[in-house]
Parts: sequence; structure tokens; C-alpha cells
Amino acid sequence: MDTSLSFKDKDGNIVTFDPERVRPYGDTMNDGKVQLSFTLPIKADETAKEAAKLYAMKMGIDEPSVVYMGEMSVGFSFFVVFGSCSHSVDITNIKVTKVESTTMSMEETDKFIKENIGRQLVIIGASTGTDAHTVGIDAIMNMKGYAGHFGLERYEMIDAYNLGSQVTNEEFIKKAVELNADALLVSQTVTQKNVHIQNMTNLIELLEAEGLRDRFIVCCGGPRISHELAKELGYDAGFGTGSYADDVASYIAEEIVRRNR
Ligand code: B12
Repeated sequence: MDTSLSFKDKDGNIVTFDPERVRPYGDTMNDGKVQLSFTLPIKADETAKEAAKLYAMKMGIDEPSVVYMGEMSVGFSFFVVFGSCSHSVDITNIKVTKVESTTMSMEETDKFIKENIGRQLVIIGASTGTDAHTVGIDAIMNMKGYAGHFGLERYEMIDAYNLGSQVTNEEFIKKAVELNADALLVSQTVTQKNVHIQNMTNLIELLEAEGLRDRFIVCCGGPRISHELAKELGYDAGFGTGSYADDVASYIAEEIVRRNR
């Protein structure tokens, strides 16, 4: 089946969008223009500029031009390179593992919980392990929320506890039991040397060892977390960039109803 799409651009030229061969768009359809930035551990001078160009060419970028070079610190240079890429991707066969739920607004979720569960849900969250980043979990839990989406503390039917950062998995579980939590929210930002994998795996292992895994809905989130990774590590759901309190609140409420059916 031919799924390509032809249309006229602003200058009246016929251009084709082919979902089996998608390329970056710069100035015109299919021109493959990309921009990338990186740092080299060499001082910013003409040799470094040439090295950056050569590196970009080895990455498959045609006619790269260094549009910015700056000194980061002594012996380190930062580059922005612009060029064309000839590769393409076929989007017709892409399958993405997504959290199975319909995102509702805060008001809708509160109403859903009232009507279908009839009590407040206890949700506890933290940035766990050695991770000191709090902005992500605050965005999800704090009263004021993030980007126009109120956090869980604002929900009438959710009793939310934000434990902050660098919370050990042991402390986290202890608090979850003490509060008789319905759901645990783990935030992980640092992924260097796969520390997030080790830490998230450790939480599940501890829960399993204490026979508590099935007692809680366990979710995780962060800039490099996907639902697929979360499932692989034994979590119920994973949320990445661009997710808000609405997404996780809706999921937890719907999941509790699903489990009690
Ligand atoms: C602010 C910041 C800091 C602050 C954190 C302050 C604080 N109180 O949080 C400080 C300066 C302390 C810091 C420290 C470090 N940082 Co820092 N930091 C950042 C920065 C600039 C922004 C992160 C942020 O706040 N994003 C905004 C939030 C809203 O986005 P988010 O976390 O993705 O959250 C959203 C989603 O992911 C999701 N989400 C997140 N968690 C959860 C949880 C659940 C349950 C759900 C549903 C959703 C969800 O919802 C949120 C809203 O949409 C990033 C770079 C960047 N521009 O992203 C580096 C960055 C994250 N830091 C980095 C690093 C390396 C560090 C340090 C290790 C540096 C060092 N060598 O000391 C230390 C960490 C020390 C430690 N023990 O953790 C790296 C991480 C690289 C990696 N892949 O591991 C980054 C990417 C910078 C970089 N390019 O190198 N950092």
C-alpha cells in the first residue's frame, strides 16, 4: 500500500512525505538537516574545529559546518554543528509500549476515585538511592504542580507524601508500610553507569523479599525512564519526560479499580 503523501509547499513545488522513509526537516521536506552539539576534550582552536567537522562526518553528517565553537573550560571545547543526514526511518512498523490508561483531569480523577473507590488514595513518592534531583518528583507531587498541571497534593481524593531526595529503598518501604500506601512513586534522574537500574531493581527485590510487592502499585519516572524499561524492571508503570500528575493519578486510580474487579 502506498502511504506516501504529496502536497505543494509554499513555493508551489510538489513535495512528498513518505512514512517508510522519514528524514529530518530543515528548510525543505526530506532535506535531512540536523543540528547537534557535543564537547571535545581539546582546547578550542582551528584544530578542534576541524576535529569536530571530521567527527560529524564520521557520524554520517554530510557537509557539516561548525556554527558555534566555544571554550567550556581549560582544555575543553563545545560545538554546535549543522549538516545533512542521508539516513531515514520507517515509522510504519514502530511499536511503542505505553501505559494502559486514559488520562483524566484532576477534577475527573477525584470524581472517579469518589465514585469507584470511595476513599482517599495514599501515594508516597521520593527520589531514591543516591539521586539528589527533586524537581521531577516535586513536579508530580507538589501542590503547585508543573507546567499548568497541579500536583498530587492538590487532589481532594489523594493523600500525598513527598519524601524528597536521597531516600534509601529501605526507608521508602518502611514509610510505605507505616502509611499503608496504595502506590509508590520512584523518581530517577541520574543514569550514569546505570545506577538507576541497580537502584530500581534493588527496590523491587526488597519488596519481593518482604512479600510486599503485590501490596502496592509501584511506578517510576524520570527523563530516561520509559514504560518498557519500567516493566522490564518489575514496575507496574513508567513515565518519562512530558508526563504530569494527571497521567500517574489517572493510572493509579484506574489500576486500583481494575485490580479489585
Ligand atoms: C537541576 C539539576 C541539578 C540540581 C538538582 C536540584 C534539585 N533540587 O533537584 C543539582 C545542581 C543539585 C544537580 C546535581 C547533579 N546533577 Co544534575 N541536573 C539538573 C538539570 C539542569 C535539570 C533537571 C531538572 O530539574 N529537570 C526538570 C524536571 C521537571 O524534569 P524531569 O526530572 O525530567 O521530570 C519530569 C519527568 O521526567 C517526569 N518525572 C520525573 N520523575 C518522575 C517520577 C514519577 C513517579 C513520574 C510519574 C514522573 C516523573 O515528570 C517530570 C515533569 O514532566 C539536568 C539537566 C537538564 N537540563 O535536564 C541536570 C542533570 C540531570 N544532572 C546531571 C548530573 C550528572 C548531576 C550530578 C551527578 C553532577 C555531579 N557530578 O555532581 C549531580 C547529582 C548528584 C546526585 N547525588 O544526584 C546529569 C545527569 C546525566 C545522567 N544521565 O546521569 C544532567 C542530565 C546534566 C547533564 N547533561 O550532564 N543537578
